[in-house]
Amino acid sequence: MTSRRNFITGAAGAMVGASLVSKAGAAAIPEAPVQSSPATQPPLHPPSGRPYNPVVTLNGWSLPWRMKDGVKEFHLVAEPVVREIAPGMKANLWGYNGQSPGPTIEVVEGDRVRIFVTNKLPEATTIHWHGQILPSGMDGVAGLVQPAIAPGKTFVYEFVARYAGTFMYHPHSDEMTQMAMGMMGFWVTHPKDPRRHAVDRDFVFLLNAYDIEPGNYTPNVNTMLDFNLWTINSRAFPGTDPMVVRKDDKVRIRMGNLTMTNHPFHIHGHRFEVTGTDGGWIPPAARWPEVTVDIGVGQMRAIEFVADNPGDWAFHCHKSHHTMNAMSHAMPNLIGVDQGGVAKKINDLVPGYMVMGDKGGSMGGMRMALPENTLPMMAGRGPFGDIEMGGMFTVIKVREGLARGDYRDPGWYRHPAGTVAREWTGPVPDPVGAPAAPASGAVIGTAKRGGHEGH
Ligand SMILES: [Cu+2]
Repeated sequence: MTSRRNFITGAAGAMVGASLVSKAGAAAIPEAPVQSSPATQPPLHPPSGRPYNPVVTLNGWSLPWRMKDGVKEFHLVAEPVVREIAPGMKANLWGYNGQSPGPTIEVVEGDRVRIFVTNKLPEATTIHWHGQILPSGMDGVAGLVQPAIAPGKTFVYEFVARYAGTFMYHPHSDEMTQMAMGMMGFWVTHPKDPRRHAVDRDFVFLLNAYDIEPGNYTPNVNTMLDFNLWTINSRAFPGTDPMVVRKDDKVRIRMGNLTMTNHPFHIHGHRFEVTGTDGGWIPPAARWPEVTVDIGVGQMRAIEFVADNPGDWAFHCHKSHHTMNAMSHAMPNLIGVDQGGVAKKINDLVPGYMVMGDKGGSMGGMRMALPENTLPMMAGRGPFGDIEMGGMFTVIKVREGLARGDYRDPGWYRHPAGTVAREWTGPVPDPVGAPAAPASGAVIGTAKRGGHEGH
């Protein structure tokens, strides 16, 4: 045990030295590609190794590798990054190779994988390979199975990706801070036979949450529950890209939850089955139909459906506060309250003061002055007006006539004539009155009926 660990850390230390000294020496460690864009990158078709159908990381990318003596070598660099959460807001996060989350790692069942991890953070870190069945010393728990990777050091992890499936990676060292700062990434192990579990489009993303006060850039890492930015791969709507799908494609969406609460994800216009978890594939006979799947803390879910219904379909967390962006939650419910008089008085003191929410919370149409680097709470413009969403919300765009593998945004859906809800301009009959209420004092529902005594 000890000699093996010393061998690894010793070798890694030598490699860091080499990479600092000369380009020739740096050949010992693969280059670490860096991503500067928060946009969804095209799938990375494997240039070497066994063939597979690559995934598409929503607002993310997959990490290229180097094949060396039959081993897939990756290089992750843990470092501070600036992530655009949506146009108009950037956050100082920690991530890998230029972005948060880090790049998706894609390998094939049976691959031997070697991952170099360089720590450019101001504190020690490790990487835990969530869901992988691997030797204990490769599991990435600081103190328990390896020394933490000190700032400036490079460690190397090596194991065989034994099972095809859906996984993720994240630190197991000062986790609260490092995950609250955005350190995480997706991992997909593809089946050896690409015909197994085959789909036409395979999307992946992680759910994360931040506490960034309006006007600030850096998350509060001590927050336990009261997060105010709910994100898909560190993007909030309208910054989330759409998932573009060809009609009748078989679609898989894999999601992992690294927030501190559960997220019931809901699809519109389709029904899906949950086909896999981070524990493996669910046997077909054990699957059932759903339109919402709850993703618990630390869990992953893969869902599959046939996209047979063209249109623009919302796909979002069903907790309504998770489809809103940051704002104070300490707001009273003002529905039905006439604030006109108050507003006039305040306006005398504060010109431009705005009454909020006396007809409900709708604020999409308001254009309030916001602190710098702050997203509107409910945002996004659609073809019919304001969408009034934020946070964990995106759109699945199902279209006829797309090319295989074309993920470009096709614009808004053109609805066939007569298929859009519209204003009714004909006569509206009076509502039928409800039955008269029973006289006060009347006792309801105590009449004994036969057959219920045993309940
Ligand atoms: Cu949620």
